[in-house]
Formats: sequence, structure tokens, C-alpha cells
Amino acid sequence: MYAQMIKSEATQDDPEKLAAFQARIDRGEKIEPKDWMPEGYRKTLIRQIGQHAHSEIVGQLPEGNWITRAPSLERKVNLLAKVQDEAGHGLYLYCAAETLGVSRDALTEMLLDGRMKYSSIFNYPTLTWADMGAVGWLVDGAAIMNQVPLQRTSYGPYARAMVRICKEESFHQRQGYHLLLKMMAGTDDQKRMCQDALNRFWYPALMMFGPSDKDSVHSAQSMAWKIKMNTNDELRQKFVDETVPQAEYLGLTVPDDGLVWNDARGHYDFTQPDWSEFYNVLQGNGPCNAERMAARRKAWDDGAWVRDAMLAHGQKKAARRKAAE
Ligand code: FAQ
Repeated sequence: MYAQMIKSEATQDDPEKLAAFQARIDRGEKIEPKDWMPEGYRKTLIRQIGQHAHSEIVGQLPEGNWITRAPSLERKVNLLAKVQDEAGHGLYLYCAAETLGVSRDALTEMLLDGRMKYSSIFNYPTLTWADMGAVGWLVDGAAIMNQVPLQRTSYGPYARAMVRICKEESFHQRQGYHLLLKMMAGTDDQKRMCQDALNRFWYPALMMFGPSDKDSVHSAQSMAWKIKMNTNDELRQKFVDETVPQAEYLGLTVPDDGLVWNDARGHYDFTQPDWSEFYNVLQGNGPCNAERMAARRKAWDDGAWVRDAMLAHGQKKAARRKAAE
């Protein structure tokens, strides 16, 4: 899919090179941008890092929606800072992807023409202020569960970007949880809003980890290359195990009749998400897909003059330098 923008390597199928590369990964060495890497490794990283970067940028939209309606100055400042953090995460990740030979412009164009994705979660609307708590607690919570292990991923620039991102996401998760704690100490209406937010965000949060292991196309190879450190189901289970007691502490009920602690397994048993809904959202049919893409397209089109001006400035500067030589 990304063949046109990925540097081809004459030696890419050389079995000796491949074996040496795998041995480096197995020894826990970091792969750096100028190191030789198999074409599939580069492509997989571009796909995953690009999707992650787009998710951070699109992920600003459901929360940005509430900045002007935050109930207090303190909450407004917190939310503003969180949304700015997400923009920063997008930028680190685009930079990490650029080290693989793909420009940020190319990644954005691939998002806009449907060749790349962003996380399914951001295709759901944020309807009430309690949703800002649920997004922080559950969405950032799921993101951390996925991303903490990625600090040990084999590609150096991705692993290093993940360190700061995880620190900030942890703060966001606590901020969301704190918001819900405060609302759960409030009126009956506020408590109902919190329960409704959990009811709407629980399954979409579980879907963030991707399809079940039997349907995950990329997991096996990505784990062999240490681009992914855990399977989708492992992380989903870990998320459920950690989040259910947090819901209980809040006084909320996880919307799953099949949720039960299984002593023998040492884990909660839980009902899987509706995977037909997941694939439907991936195909562009979620409640907010069209709105999110329209917002990204507008931002890209509105920013065209800035990109053109910077390019013209750069070209003029280069021409002046050349003339002076
Ligand atoms: N949404 O074979 P697998 C955040 C696709 S950041 C959309 O299992 P893989 C911060 C997958 O791409 C959240 N598509 O794939 C924040 C593949 O399709 P393709 C984002 C999904 O890559 C918080 C196909 O399904 N985090 O939230 C999803 O091995 C609050 C088959 O799946 C990351 O991106 C999905 N949920 O595993 C911001 C973390 N799941 O590409 C604002 C890094 C799967 O072949 C507010 N990414 N697909 O056409 C990953 O760890 C992986 O890419 C997975 C998927 C785990 C998401």
C-alpha cells in the first residue's frame, strides 16, 4: 500500500540480512533510522505510528468540543492543557514516522484519501460534560495500557516518543477519573450522567485494542519484530482487570451482565464488544466518521496558504544563498 513512498532496498530479501536483523531485535537492541531494516518492518511502523499520530490529532476534536462549555475556570484550563498535549503527541509521532522516510504531508494526504486510519474511538460523540471524565479515564486509560509497553518497542524514535506521551496520558487519565469522582459526589442527575457516559464508552474503549487475537492480521509479525509487545486480547484483559475496581470505587456499574471475577483464571470474564459494530466504524459508518474527516479536511485546506508561504520562503532563501556563493 505504501510502496510508492518507501525507499526500496535491493538487499531486502537477503536471508542473511534478515536473520541478522531478527537477531538484533531478539537481543533487545534498538533499531535506529539509518540502520538497515526489512521493507515490511518499515511499512508496519509507518502504518502503526501514522495511525497513532492521526489518532492523537483527531482525538482533540471530541474534547475540543467542550472547552467553551467547561463548568469552571479550573476545568477549562485542565481540558485546554490536555487537548494541547494531544497535539504535541501527534507532532512527536509524525516526527518519528518522518525518520522512516515518509513526510507528514504524505501521511496526512493518506488519512484524507482513506488509505490510513485513526482510532475507532474518536468516531463516537461526546454528549455531556461527564463524557470528558469518561474519555480521560477510559480512553486515555486504554491508550496507556497499550502504550506503556511500546516504550520498549524495537524502533528507537517510536520508543523514545512513547516515554513522554505515556507520562502525559497518565496525567490525563487521573484528571478524567478525578472529574468523575467529583461528579459522583454531586446530584442524582450528575450521577446519572456519569453512568450514561460509562454505558456509552465502555465497549468503544474495549474496541481500541483492536480485533480479537484470532482476527488480528498483523499481531504475529508485529510481535516478532517487537513493534507490538502484547496481543490485543492480552491488553484488553489487563484493561478490564484494572478498570472494573476503579468503576466500583466510583460507584458506577460496568454495562456488562457477563462481567464476573474468575478465580481460576485470576481475571475477570467479560462480554466481548460487538465486532460487527467495530468493523462498521472502521469502514467509515460510525456516528462521527464523516464529521471528523470533514474537520481534518477543512484544517488541511485552511492551512494550505501557510504551507505554501513557508515553501516559497524556503525556496527564496535557498535561491539567495546560492546567488551569494
Ligand atoms: N481503530 O491486525 P490488527 C489515544 C485496524 S491514541 C481503528 O490487530 P494492529 C490518545 C488495524 O489498523 C489511540 N483501526 O492491527 C488519546 C488493521 O487495519 P489495517 C490510538 C483499528 O495494527 C486519548 C486492522 O484493524 N493508539 O487514544 C483499530 O496490529 C484521548 C487489523 O487489526 C494507537 O494507535 C482501532 N481501534 O493492532 C487522544 C496505539 N484496531 O491497518 C485523545 C498504537 C485495529 O491493516 C484523547 N497502535 N485496527 O488497514 C497499535 O497498538 C495497533 O495499531 C492496534 C491495532 C492495537 C490499534
